[in-house]
Amino acid sequence: MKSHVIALAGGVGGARLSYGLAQCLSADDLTVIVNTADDFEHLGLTICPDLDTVMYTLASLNDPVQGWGVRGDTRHLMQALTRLDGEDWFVLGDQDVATHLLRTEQLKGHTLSQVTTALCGKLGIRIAVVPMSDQSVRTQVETEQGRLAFQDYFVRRRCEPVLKGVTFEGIEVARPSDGFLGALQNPKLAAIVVCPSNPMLSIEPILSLPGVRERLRARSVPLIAVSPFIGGQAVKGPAAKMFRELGLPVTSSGLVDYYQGLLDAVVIDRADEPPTGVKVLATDTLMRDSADQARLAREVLQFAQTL
Ligand code: FO1
Repeated sequence: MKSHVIALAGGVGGARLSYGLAQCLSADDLTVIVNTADDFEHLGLTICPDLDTVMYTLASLNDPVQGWGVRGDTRHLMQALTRLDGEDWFVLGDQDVATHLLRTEQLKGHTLSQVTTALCGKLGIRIAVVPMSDQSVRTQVETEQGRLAFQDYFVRRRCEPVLKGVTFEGIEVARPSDGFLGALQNPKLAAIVVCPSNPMLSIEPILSLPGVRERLRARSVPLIAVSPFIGGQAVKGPAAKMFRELGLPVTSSGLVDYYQGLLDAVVIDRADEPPTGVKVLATDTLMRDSADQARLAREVLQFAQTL
């Protein structure tokens, strides 16, 4: 029986639905492909925010309020950095730094996929968490204030500069990771779920890797997106602002159009107008807690079986 599910994920929304999917599926039956285009080098460390958010969430270590970072983490390192007039605009919690230190060290002799598998193993995560690529891809944001590196735009400038476009440096020469390609070729593959992550920042880099869109178009399993929008707003983050600044409607129809015919189906919130041209499941898409995450994941999986 076909039972394997691929989830395409970015940060908080992707991590939350992935946690729910992990509650519904056996560990062998879920691969989470994670955006790495938000990654950057900072204070000598390689930081992979979306991988970390997915890992911490799956390990139930995540900070539930801010979404990223480790629950209950302290900030002694940041206080010391501020005292020394170091760069303190990107908050690195004390426990979180251990992840960045180990990853940076291990990347000297291993791929990001290998390092991620090792970190997940230490955190007791049994499902496959796979970086979209082992090569460096870095999002650059074109704004009315010029071209900005992603975390400069997102964290330092709080997404305030008006957006003109997004590009992914290195994407042409990057390859989907072996784990990603292997999951797409898994004979047990039953469905591909696009998590409610930022379509432009988190999902677009995964789809833009050479050959990925072609492989997805040639798939024989349903591809379902869970909308990150509810009532004209993004549940978290700047997706709605970004869509508006590029003149795109912040609706489920806008989301379906954004994915350019790739989707078979979309899961939208009951508050929203259903789009045309794809199958639709309307439900409560807000994930307030782990019970919501498991409930939404179960509904998505049951919906996938009807497609
Ligand atoms: N997001 C913030 O808004 N401010 C921060 O200071 C910040 C620090 C941070 C540290 C580690 C990490 O893994 C993530 C962190 N994030 C922070 C989140 C992250 O930069 C973004 O949410 C993602 O890149 C977007 O998905």
